[in-house]
Amino acid sequence: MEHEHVRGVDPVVADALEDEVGRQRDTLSMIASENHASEAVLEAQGSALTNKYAEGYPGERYYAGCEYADEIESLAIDRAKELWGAEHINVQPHSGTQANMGVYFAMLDPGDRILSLDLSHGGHLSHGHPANFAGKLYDVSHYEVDPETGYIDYEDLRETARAFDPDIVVSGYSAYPRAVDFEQVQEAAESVNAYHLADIAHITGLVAAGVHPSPVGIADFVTGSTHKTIRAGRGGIVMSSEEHADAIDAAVFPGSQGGPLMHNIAGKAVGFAEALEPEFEEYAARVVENARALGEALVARGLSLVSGGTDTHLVLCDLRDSHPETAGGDVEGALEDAGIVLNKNTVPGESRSPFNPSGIRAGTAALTTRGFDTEACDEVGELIARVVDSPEDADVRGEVSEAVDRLCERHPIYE
Ligand code: DSN
Repeated sequence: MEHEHVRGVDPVVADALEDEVGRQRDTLSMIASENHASEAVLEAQGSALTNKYAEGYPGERYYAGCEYADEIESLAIDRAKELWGAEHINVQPHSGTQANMGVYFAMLDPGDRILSLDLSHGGHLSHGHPANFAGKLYDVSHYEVDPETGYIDYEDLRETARAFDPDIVVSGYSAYPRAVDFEQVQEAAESVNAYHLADIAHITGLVAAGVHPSPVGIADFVTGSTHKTIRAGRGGIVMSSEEHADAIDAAVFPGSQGGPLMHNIAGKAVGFAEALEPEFEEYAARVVENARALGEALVARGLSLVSGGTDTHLVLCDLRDSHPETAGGDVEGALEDAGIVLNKNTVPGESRSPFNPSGIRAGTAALTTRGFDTEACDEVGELIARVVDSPEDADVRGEVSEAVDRLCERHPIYE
């Protein structure tokens, strides 16, 4: 991947950009929220639409010169409707968090109540963490996963909803490996006359491909990000029924954003076109098979997974049983040194600091994009387990790094 124009102006940035491509090419990207977008998506995101202001929506802009912006945004919307089947889709949110902000701003007043999964149990900052705008603006309470099984305890969710009387119940998670039962969350929300927001940021691609149940038609609002399992341009989306379309659109622009990032919307349109191809369903199914293979490999080598396994693209490993003296941050660093890039993560019932918690989270979306199969993911599981067993052993890290090099060579990306 060349950056010749950048190099002519700024060789330092050009070197860093090329080094980043090299880093992605030569290491295993296993941060569960990441993927490798196609060169077509990257080209669209790097296009001249970077220059265009297009406040408003297709056909109703506040600026002139928006005919191509209109064409591209309309395509992104139509393709998104085909992928997820929602009546109304807004493709302008700059991120998944901005998408959630759009729903909150449309339906809630400051001080209203949000019920969501606790962050350390797999939730997300924008579901009401005190450090996030959602935690500052709204009154937030949390439900949790069952400490024994690691699965969401829907009975507890119903009881917490009855006690807290929320205005909105949030489902959809950042570090929850199991399939979500959106019907049960909807039932809990309806029982207290609350809205239901399903944030499918992580699993947008799995839902579009039909390998995870869809909340569309069940939840009142569905938000997502567009660069994770769906592998399109970077950003967010909000889906709703026609009934809430105007409120959502007004809450995204002008309610919480100014000019849309039209270059990212072009990347969304291109990525959505790719996801509409039949191969995408096979890709998404392989992502889940690979995550299962990875999880089984880790368990076979003595590690514990929250909920014992996965139905999605991610596994969450709780180190407390198998390696009580080892923290997730230390493992993250040792693995990065060996060429495996994943993230430390809090686990349900966390007792350590979030800066060096008790778990690690790993996803298979990016590995699957570069062609990994279950056998390769089994090998990756073995490599991870070796480093977890001996994070301070430089010889082990060296051997693992050589194995990672071989895997990367067999599965090229961005050639
Ligand atoms: N930061 C993302 C994640 O890793 O889950 C979500 O926004």
